[in-house]
Formats: sequence, structure tokens, C-alpha cells
Amino acid sequence: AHKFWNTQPVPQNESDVQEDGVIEHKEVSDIKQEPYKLPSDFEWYLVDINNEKDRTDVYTLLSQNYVEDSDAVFRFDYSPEFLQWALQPPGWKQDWHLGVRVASNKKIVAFISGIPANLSVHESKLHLVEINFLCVHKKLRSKRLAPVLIKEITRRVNLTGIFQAVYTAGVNLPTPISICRYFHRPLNPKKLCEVGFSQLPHNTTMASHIKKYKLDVSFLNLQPMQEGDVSQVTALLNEFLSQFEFHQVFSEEEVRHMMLPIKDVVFSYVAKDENDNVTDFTAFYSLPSSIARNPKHTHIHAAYLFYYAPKGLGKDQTRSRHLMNDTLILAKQANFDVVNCLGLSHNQQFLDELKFGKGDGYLHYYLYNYRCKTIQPEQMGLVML
Ligand code: NHW
Ligand code: EN5
Repeated sequence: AHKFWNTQPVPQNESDVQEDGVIEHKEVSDIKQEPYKLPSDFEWYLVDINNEKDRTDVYTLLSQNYVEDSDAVFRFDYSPEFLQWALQPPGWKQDWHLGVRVASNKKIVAFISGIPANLSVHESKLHLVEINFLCVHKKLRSKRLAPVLIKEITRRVNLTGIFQAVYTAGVNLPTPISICRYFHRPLNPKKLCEVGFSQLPHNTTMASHIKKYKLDVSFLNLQPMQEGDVSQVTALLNEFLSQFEFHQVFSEEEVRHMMLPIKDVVFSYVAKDENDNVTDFTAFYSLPSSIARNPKHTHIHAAYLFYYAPKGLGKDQTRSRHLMNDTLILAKQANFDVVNCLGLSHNQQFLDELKFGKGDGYLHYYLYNYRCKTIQPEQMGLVML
């Protein structure tokens, strides 16, 4: 059934994951030096994400052709500034910002990207790439271009001595290591109903629906994270994440890049004690979705819960709830319509109490060239963009 995935070093079914470990052992000297061939009319193009024209071109491709919900009403609209941030963590390589252009008019019609990361999977440490933003223009779908993009980025990554990858997708492929549900917490319930993102429950008035989602008082004095907090946040976050079977391990440099606030891109906050030590951390990123054919609204402004670390590492459920309650208040103050998150990590501690509702989407987590026993959502600590 999977003409491409059947040929790749991924587990082909559940019975293939009794034991963790590398699937296929290769060396850099085994990797071919020449790029894979694209259909004539197309050419490989290395995107310069710091160049405004290239950034706009990739943004345009994604904003018109990237991931949609099951009814094709909402489509992710990652901003150009978001892409510039997401694609350049420490150790990023332009070689892994891979575009495909039409040879004649130089229009970018497909894209895939990789960034380096360190993961901890059960007891093992993996230095691998995170693959994201795979996109083929709608007019070029079902022509087997995606497998060429995947093989070419694999080759470019392999040439640097990296042989594993992690990626997430809404779709079911061979073979997920974990499946996490999306949850949504309305901040602007009226608008969400107007655009069909949520429905007014039967026997409910709009007034009572709006009242239901009003936010209470805040508990922690969260302040925007600053440069001086980087080292304490790194320690706190890594310690929190180390509770999970599957998580990223962050260097201070990575925390500086990924976690410091960037206007309209990433929002991060810390709570401090009387000695000015960081006790809690929370972050979300801005990922609007465009709305197809709506007379009144063009976008949903969604804040996606990113990383957080409560005081006491989440052993005190009340603390986790207080931290997330305050995260919701900050997202509301920043004018977001909804806070989205996944049912992973310790999130069950606050989802019900803070009135998150189940989404209709699921996120599947995958590893390339590494077998891994199934990870329960509560043991998943990795959040991708
Ligand atoms: S998931 C978001 C992916 N993007 C979208 O959904 C955007 C909208 N859709 C499209 O642009 C986050 C196209 O439909 C895409 C497929 C491009 C998805 N992952 O070209 P064909 C990521 O970016 C398989 C992997 O004819 P198409 C993660 C499909 O099963 N494979 O289809 C990306 C079939 O293979 P099969 C996917 O519709 C991770 C083949 O593609 C897939 O024109 C990438 C059909 O190709 C998906 N999301 O284009 C893997 N969707 O065997 C990284 C479909 O079943 C692996 N397919 O016949 C690691 C690489 C690095 C390793 C380093 C050591
Ligand atoms: C790679 N980084 O389906 C990511 N989103 O639930 C790529 N549903 O927004 C993979 N269909 O349930 C991404 N509202 C995979 C996700 C693709 C996008 C997607 C889902 C996630 C989504 C919304 C809208 C559904 C519209 C109809 C949804 C219900 C909200 C409601 C609020 C009030 C309380 C109950 C729930």
C-alpha cells in the first residue's frame, strides 16, 4: 500500500517495535554525492531564509498550500518571521532548507526543511534532525514529488553523519511511535463559532457560552523571559523534560534561540521567587490559520502551547493548573482567539479544569531509521513547531 514508505528504514508495522535501536547502519562513505533527479522542468533551490525575497516566497508557498483541517476550511499560516526563527536554531544548515523551483520561471513550488536536535529516547541519546514544513504546491500533488524531497533531504543529512530523524504529521504513516490528540481552549468563543471552528452547544445561548470561557484571576506573577534567565530556564526545562521517555535535550544556546520572546512569534514568561530565581517557565507560539471564504474573518489567531516547566516539576497538580491558567490569561491579553495544545506530557493535569475541549485532529510522531517501543502520550515530552 505504501510504495515509498515500504522502501524506507521505518518499522512497517507495530510488531516491528519490540526493541529500541537503529534500523539500518550506514556510513557517510556509502552516501551518493549527486542530488536525486527531479522531473525536468524543476530544479533544486537552496532557500536563503535571511533573504526577504526567499522568505516571502516560502511563506507564500506554505500559506497557500500547507496543512489544512479535515474540512479544508482552516490552513496554517506560519508568518515569515516565524519561519526565519524556526529554521535557524544553533547548528542550522542552509543545505537543509530545500526548495524546488520551476526551472523556467523560478517559482518555488515545493519545500522541506531539517534542523538539528538532541533527543533522549528511553535510555538513549540521539543526535538527529527534525523534519518540518514539507509542502508540495496543490497543482503538483500526487506526482510522487514528496518522496524525492524526502530522499534528497535524507541524503543531505546523511552526508553530515546524521542517520536518524523525527517528524510529526496529521496523517497516519508507517509507523507512529505516539499519537497525541489536539485540544483547544477558546479565548474568543463568539468568533470561533462565527467561523465554524467550534459550535455553540445545543440548548446554550451565546451569552452563557461566552461566560463559560471567562478567565479567572491570575496566580503567579509571570514576567516576559529575558536573556538573564536563559541559564536557569535551561536547567529547569531540561529537568522537567527528563521525566518523559521521549524528549528534547536543550543546550543554553538552543534555549536562548527557541525560548526568548520574539514579537508576534514566540511568547515566553518566567515566575521568580524572592531571591530572583526562576521557579516556573511557560511559552507559546503564534500560529494563525487562514479561514477559507468567510465574509467577516480572515484568520484565527491561535497560540500553541510550546514548552513549560512548573515549580516542583509538575508533581503538584495545583501548581501546573495555576501556571497554565496564567498562560491562558497572557494569551488572551495578547489577543489570541484560542490556545491549542496536545494531550501529551503533564497536560491532562489541567485540560479539563481549564476548559480545553477535544479537537478533531491528532498528531502522529515518527522516527526515521530508529525503532522505538510505543510512547504513551503522557510520556511524550517533544513539542515541534
Ligand atoms: S506534516 C505536514 C506535511 N505537509 C502537508 O500536509 C502540507 C499539505 N500537503 C502537501 O503538501 C509535517 C502534500 O500532500 C505532501 C505530499 C507534500 C504532504 N509525511 O508526492 P506524493 C512535516 O513536514 C507520502 C511523510 O505523490 P503529495 C513532516 C505518502 O504516504 N510522507 O504526494 C514531513 C506517499 O507515500 P506512500 C507523506 O500529496 C516528514 C507519498 O508521500 C506525507 O503530492 C517527511 C506520496 O507522494 C507526510 N506528511 O505530497 C518525512 N504525506 O509510501 C521525513 C504524504 O504511502 C523522513 N506522504 O506511497 C525523514 C527524512 C530525513 C532523514 C534523515 C536521517
Ligand atoms: C507539523 N508540525 O486538523 C504539524 N487541526 O484538532 C502538521 N480542529 O483545529 C500536522 N474540521 O477541533 C498538523 N475545533 C495536524 C493538524 C492539522 C490541523 C487540524 C484540528 C486539531 C483543529 C478544530 C476545527 C475543526 C473544524 C472541522 C476543532 C473544535 C474546538 C472546540 C472548542 C470548544 C470546546 C470543544 C472543542
